[in-house]
Amino acid sequence: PAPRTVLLTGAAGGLGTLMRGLLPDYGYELRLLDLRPVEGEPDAIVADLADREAVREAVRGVDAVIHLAGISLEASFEKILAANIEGTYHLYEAAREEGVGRIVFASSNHAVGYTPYPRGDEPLIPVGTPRRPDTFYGLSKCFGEDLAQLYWDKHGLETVSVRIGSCFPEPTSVRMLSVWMSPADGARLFHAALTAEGVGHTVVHGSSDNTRLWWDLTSARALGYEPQDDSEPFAAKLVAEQGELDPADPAQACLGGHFVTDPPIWPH
Ligand code: NAI
Ligand code: 15L
Repeated sequence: PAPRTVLLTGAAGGLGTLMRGLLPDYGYELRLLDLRPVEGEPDAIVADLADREAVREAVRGVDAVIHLAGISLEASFEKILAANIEGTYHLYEAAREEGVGRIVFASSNHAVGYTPYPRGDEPLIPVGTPRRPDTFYGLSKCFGEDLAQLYWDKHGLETVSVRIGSCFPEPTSVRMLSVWMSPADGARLFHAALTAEGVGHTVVHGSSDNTRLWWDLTSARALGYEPQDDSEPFAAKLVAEQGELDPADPAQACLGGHFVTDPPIWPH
């Protein structure tokens, strides 16, 4: 049967807030969790993914999880380790122990951020492109995808890993024109990821059907995802302000944009 009750982790964040607004229209009953209180949601669970007992309690009785919680940008390895690596492990262990059948994991384009984007007629980036994390953050998303594969192979716990491009109300850079996922398409993709049958562990690219698309949406469409949006109406203004991307500039040459050239963040 299609999942009905869904735990949404990271519910106070940007994407969590967008999805809290959109997913109930698909008939889901959302249980919310975040480190921070969720505005206007007094019943939301306020817990750290480090708290294994709280995470186990949070997954108890739900049909599926959309796992958005974690650090969403580059940070020190120690912080990424706690929130994204250990935190995601705690969530998977809790789901296994409580018999939850499926997780939708918010992976990121930064798992493959060093991949050059296609020039001219080059083919779109396939979902099987080698991992090329551009940050400790991207590395934690590689870990999450591998954890998902392990829990499918070993425990039969299904995951759709969505390598999200940029999901914001509007694209705000020329790069984003290629990787933008409109919030409405995001909800469509999460719904498809929750309801498609027999996903095992499937990796998909998460974006709208942008005119300037860099990556292949075949595995996402195979879930039943039919994107309806395209960033192109935002292009003229952004290109006028910022110019076209310059592939000779290392910060503009790869899928991950400036993440590939930003210096690492060390502990302090
Ligand atoms: P965000 O930073 O706005 O939200 C993340 C939320 O996770 C925050 O509310 C934070 O309090 C919570 N959180 C952090 N550490 C936690 C912990 N230890 N325990 C419990 N909650 C914790 O990020 P955003 O943009 O909403 O992204 C959501 C997810 O999607 C993240 O995993 C991010 O890596 C991923 N993603 C988002 C993209 C986007 O375009 N928004 C692109 C690619 C991936
Ligand atoms: C991400 O993974 C981040 O979580 C998000 O804040 C954006 O930076 C996005 O990638 C992007 O690449 O635009």
